[in-house]
Amino acid sequence: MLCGDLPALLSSSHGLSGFRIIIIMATAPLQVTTIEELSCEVAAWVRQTAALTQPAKIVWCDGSEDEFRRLRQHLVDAKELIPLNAATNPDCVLYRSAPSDVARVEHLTFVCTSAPEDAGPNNHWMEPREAHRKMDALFRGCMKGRTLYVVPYCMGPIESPYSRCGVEITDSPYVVLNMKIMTRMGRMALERIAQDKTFVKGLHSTGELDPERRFIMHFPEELSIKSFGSGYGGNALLGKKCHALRIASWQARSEGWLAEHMLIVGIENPRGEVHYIACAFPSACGKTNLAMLIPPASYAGWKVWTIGDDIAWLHPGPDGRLYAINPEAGYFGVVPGTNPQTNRNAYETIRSHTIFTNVALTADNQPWWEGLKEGKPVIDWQGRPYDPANGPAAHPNSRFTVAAEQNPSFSKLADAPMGVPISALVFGGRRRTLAPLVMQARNWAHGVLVGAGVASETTAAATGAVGVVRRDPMAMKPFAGYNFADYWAHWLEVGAKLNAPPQIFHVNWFRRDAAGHFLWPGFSENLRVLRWMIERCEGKAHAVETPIGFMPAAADLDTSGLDLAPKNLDALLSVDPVLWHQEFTEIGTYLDEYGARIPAALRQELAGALQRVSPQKNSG
Ligand code: SAT
Ligand code: MN
Repeated sequence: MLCGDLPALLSSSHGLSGFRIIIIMATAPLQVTTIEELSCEVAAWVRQTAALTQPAKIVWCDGSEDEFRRLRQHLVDAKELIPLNAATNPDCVLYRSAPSDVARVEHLTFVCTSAPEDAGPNNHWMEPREAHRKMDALFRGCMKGRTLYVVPYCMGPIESPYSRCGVEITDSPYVVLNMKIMTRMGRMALERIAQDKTFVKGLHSTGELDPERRFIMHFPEELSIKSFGSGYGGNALLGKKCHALRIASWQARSEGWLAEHMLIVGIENPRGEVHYIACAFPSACGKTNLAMLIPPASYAGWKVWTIGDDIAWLHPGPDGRLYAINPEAGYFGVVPGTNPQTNRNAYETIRSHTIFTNVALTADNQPWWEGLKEGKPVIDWQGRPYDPANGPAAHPNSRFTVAAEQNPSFSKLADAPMGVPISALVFGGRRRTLAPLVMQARNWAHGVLVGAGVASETTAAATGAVGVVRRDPMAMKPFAGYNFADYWAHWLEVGAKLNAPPQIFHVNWFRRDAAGHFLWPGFSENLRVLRWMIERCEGKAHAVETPIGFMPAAADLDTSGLDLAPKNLDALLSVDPVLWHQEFTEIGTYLDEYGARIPAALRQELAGALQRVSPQKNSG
């Protein structure tokens, strides 16, 4: 295919390298060979962006291993990456971000829709033209003396009909390296874009890393993203939260599917039967750990298969079940706490070929973080001699970036074009009190209320206070690209299309006693809870009906061999109607923020939930 605007492209007067001259023969078919020639739409956008940002050089990324190694070496030579101990951590590097740029910035993240109501009270909103003006002023000339990298990527298996492509233009080589690990990046993605004729445009510059000149803007109506002033994770790797959640959730709504902040994991029982479940927990609440869970010693014959650790795209399948793909190809996981006891798979996964961000170093250049049993930190995450008076050695939101294939529990079906069928959806958060270890929603609509009512303590994954309980519906508070009221309506509609919808559950691994100790051991032992859920899905496990949903009686949960005091198990499975009445009342007040757009069915579910825990009902 000949680009419509090829002559304009050829006569481009920016003096930029990267556009190769093509000899156009009048009759012979054009031989398109270079990556720049694959999509005229992308080429035109690159040209336009280069005119605005004025880079010294343009590099189109082909996604090859060779390109990755060259770029990584270039950053090592420039002292922007530190190679780690080659004997203990082969092919691993450390990156230190600016100390003021260590997490997502929700207060600087905007959804720019024509009508503010479409973004909803759950998002910061800016009028699109104003947002473009503001961002373009920041981008003008920002790449002078820098290289502009063109990063075509595909979210999802390259041949899946459910996958969606994008192109990130960035001046951060660190972002390029991360995108290579986290997505299917390079030439194959561009070939798919040329076929699809559509892609999400993501423009990113680290700018001066000035927190006062930092914005992450989303334009779902135009399928575009502009991010300036941060080089960190979800602010800068635009395929991840910006595209695969905020923009994708918008697209999913109009196309009849769901883009969710969920891990996807397969649980295989000793009979070889595998159930796939998708779980939505807020950032830094153990999604990666659950996705890579190692069965406890007493669970011989059980296996766990990881499909994804952060994002799920869920589609109703032709058989009336819900199918999930993981749009990502790698993990950008929280490092602190990772050790052979908590998550041996993650620990093994990140021993080689890993980019560490903001961890500490030992005397012999091994990465170190809090929770690691061996080694001692000598240099902290900011590159200073380690001094406990300065706080933790590794930043609490320090991260690893690693290819999913390195995970010992990586599922072959992670690349399945049609995804895996989902038996259960699980919501959860970090709650010291109130929420029991596990409960099952009465049906899909009740499950939507359970998801909408999720609340969790904030973590270091976003800037701001840590440990404050806030509403985080479906763990999507920072990531839904449109009005939550419409989002819940969409959830209800998707459920109505399924003949065999997944069962919906809520879990809380983080319940504490009055002294602040965790009541449940968590990690591997969570399989005991997943087992009950799966056996509920199979119609086998027993449950009691409580005012908030179905729950296991103490005897229904396998706690054999666990050092768990009966009173702790009782506390984990207790439901206090008075506290729940208060909780549902607060959920009602929260839903009121969304006004008349709240679907009537959700209001009805809430009314039912309130009534089931009402004092009259419980005294009667
Ligand atoms: O920074 S990221 O958004 O990529 C990680 C997270 O907060 O979940
Ligand atoms: Mn996440």
